Amino acid sequence: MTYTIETAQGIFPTTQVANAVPATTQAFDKLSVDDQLALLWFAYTEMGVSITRAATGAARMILAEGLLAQIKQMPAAAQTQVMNDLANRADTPISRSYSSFSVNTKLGFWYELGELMAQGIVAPIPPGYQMTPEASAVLETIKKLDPGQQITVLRNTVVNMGFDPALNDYAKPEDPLMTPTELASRANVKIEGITEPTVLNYIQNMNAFDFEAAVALFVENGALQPPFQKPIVGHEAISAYMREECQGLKMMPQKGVSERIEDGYTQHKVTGTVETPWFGASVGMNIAWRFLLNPQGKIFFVAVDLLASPKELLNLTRG
Ligand code: 45D
Repeated sequence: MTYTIETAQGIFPTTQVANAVPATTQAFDKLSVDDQLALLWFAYTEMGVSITRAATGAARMILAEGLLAQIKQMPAAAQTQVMNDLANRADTPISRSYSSFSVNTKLGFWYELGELMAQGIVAPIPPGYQMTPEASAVLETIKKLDPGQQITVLRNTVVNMGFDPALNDYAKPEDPLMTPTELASRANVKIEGITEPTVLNYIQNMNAFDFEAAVALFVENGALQPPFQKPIVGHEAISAYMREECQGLKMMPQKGVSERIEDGYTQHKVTGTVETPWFGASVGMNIAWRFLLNPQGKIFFVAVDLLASPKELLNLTRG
């Protein structure tokens, strides 16, 4: 058989993913804009995990600083209007600028705005604001999710704001690149149950932020499928994606299973945790990598799944 991206998506079919994340994101999307902003405020301030300030990175914040300075000077009602426009995806100059930011700049922008709201420099959520029962129900759902799922929901809401969230074509100003860790200082990767060098090298390169080397492990038209997203196909697109989304991630694979399948292809499932620079060691996301390698040991496809529960870390059945 020849593999297609579609057939590859079906490897290790018993993997249980965190469907609560897209479901909650959809429920959030249906709320009024006032409810959305209030809910995010309560979720963010009551969640009990805090953002690492260093993660906002001065260099990538230059674009956001301009908008923040502009917002600081506005009267309170206009500040509230800006936030409403962002959540409403209204066509305004500020919403358009926001759309052109990288994911990390969007997160940094809201982080700063949250601080300014807490300090009373930017209009807060009106004290005593009563959310509708629908919004309260979504907030309760979020509070019950595990921390990795909570921060994924928060991130989705921020990514979906602005005039044109679909402007995600990576033809935007790029985040400054981190310098890859020197070869000599890269720790050897060990994963219980895995000896396949491509899988071990993938993790090692990603943890060293050596995206060029990581992408070189894929076949030219290979694909990477992030959680709840469509596959990203081809070296160029995968590189651009990694530069935007993978800087500062810490991948900690724990166990895996490998199997030879048809025509010399092999499939490998690895489970473990990933930390984002925003939350560091305080939030470990439970994830699985599902790799399909061609007979030459190149990555034809890899899916990254956010797992339904920590119990799924032990699910290494081949299905
Ligand atoms: O509206 O191997 C206020 C891939 C109120 C690549 C607010 C990967 C009003 C390949 C509170 C101010 C990337 C797929 C808002 C692996 C308001 C690969 C502010 C996986 C919005 C392993 C809200 C990587 C704020 C993974 C400040 C799984 C919200 C990475 C901030 C996951 C939210 C990373 C933040 C995640 C969320 C990061 C900072 C989920 C960050 C989440």
